[in-house]
Order: sequence, then C-alpha cells, then structure tokens
Amino acid sequence: MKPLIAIIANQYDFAEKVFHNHPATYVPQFYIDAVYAAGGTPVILPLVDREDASKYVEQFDGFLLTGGQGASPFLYGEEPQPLMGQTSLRRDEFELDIIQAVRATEKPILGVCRGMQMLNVGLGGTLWQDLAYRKEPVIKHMQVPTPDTQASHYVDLTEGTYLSAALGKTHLVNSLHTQALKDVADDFTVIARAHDDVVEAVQSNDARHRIFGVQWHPEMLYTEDQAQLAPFKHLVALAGE
Ligand SMILES: [Mn+2]
Repeated sequence: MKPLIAIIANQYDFAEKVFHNHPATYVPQFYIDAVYAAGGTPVILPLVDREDASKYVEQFDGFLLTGGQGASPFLYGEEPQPLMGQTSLRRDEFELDIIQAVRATEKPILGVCRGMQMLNVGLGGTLWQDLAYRKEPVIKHMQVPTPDTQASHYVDLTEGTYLSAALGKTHLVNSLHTQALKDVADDFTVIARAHDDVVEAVQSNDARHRIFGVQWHPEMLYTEDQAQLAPFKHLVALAGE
C-alpha cells in the first residue's frame, strides 16, 4: 500500500473563471503531482468544521500544508501591518487544528511556503508580516516576474539533514514569499538559509524530524531538478514507516 498523503486544500470565495462566482476548493496541481511522483497517494481534503480536523489525522499517513495566503498575525499576537497581504482565518484555524492533532501522533507533516510558516506559528513561533519590515537588508524573495518554475536565489543547507543529502551544501531555489519566519519555534531547527539569513527550511527536533518545512516551492522545480523532490520523498518515507 502506498502511503495516503492528505493535502489540505485552499478555498476560493469567488472562483470567477471556474465556477461562475461560486466558492470552490482547490489544490494547485504541482503538489498533487509531486506527492504522486514521490510514491504517495495524494488525497485532497477540504476545509470542514474544526472539530473534524482530528478525524482527518486519524485516517491518513502523512500531511501536506501548501502555499497561499499569509497567516493571520493575531495567531502570534500581532495586529496586521500595512504591507500584510490577504489572509484566511478559516484556513488558518483549520490548519492549526491539523497541526496540533498531528503533533499528538507519530505522523509526519510537511509545510511548503505558507505551510512552513503555519507550522512555525503552530509550534509557537512568529513571522515577519512582510520582509520589508526587517531592519537588515534582504534579497528579492518575491521573484515575480521571473517564472515560478525557475530558481532565483541560493540557500545554504545544514550538513547531515535529509535536505542537504539531496541538495548539497548550497542549492538554487525559487522564491515566492513576502513573509518569512522571525522567531523560530523552540521545537524547530533551521536547516537552510538564504544568503541574507532568511530561514528557508526547518525540521522538528524529535528523533525522526517528522514536522518539517521549506520556504520555497520544490513542487514547481522537481521536473527540471530531480533533487527537489526530496521533501516529498521524505514525507512519503516517514508516512510509510
Ligand atoms: Mn526565499
């Protein structure tokens, strides 16, 4: 049996082009393809009532939190600053419930981009609402208009991690984020940083490092750069144990 990997979906309140302005649930195809390519069976899970988050967690082997909106700043005790982008409280709260329910098990969870930021908030960390608020200069982390599927900045990786085993000491990644980790949760270790020190990957401190995230979008890169499938392979391997 291939491990069942639950991908928590995003929700459009108005999906103009798809469903004539009706709300719609979606997962970008890249994530589905990456989980499948890594040997998992992807399953899309819509946002439902919060009390059912723990039921989802009982029924699947591993979990994937995807990109999208910013995390609501009051989840870590701040009011929104002017550069803060779109948020979705419903999605935030449901994903936090998933994170807490996963923590109570031995199951793995991968967060990509916003997903990694939600993991950090869920474990007690904070975020830069926009990297422009950081005092130290930053490189370009929102690479638009460079195509999303093209790498645009380097990350340095910590030796001895699953990620450095695949990507080496330094690797090029894409970058589509305006927010980033500020205070890293106590349960996390940073395992990759950009050259301006922005956190680009984390893993939890338990023996299997089963809660982990990347700030970039490997699901958009692995077809050109096979090594980028590593986070998804790691998720599927842990889910299959
Ligand atoms: Mn970046």
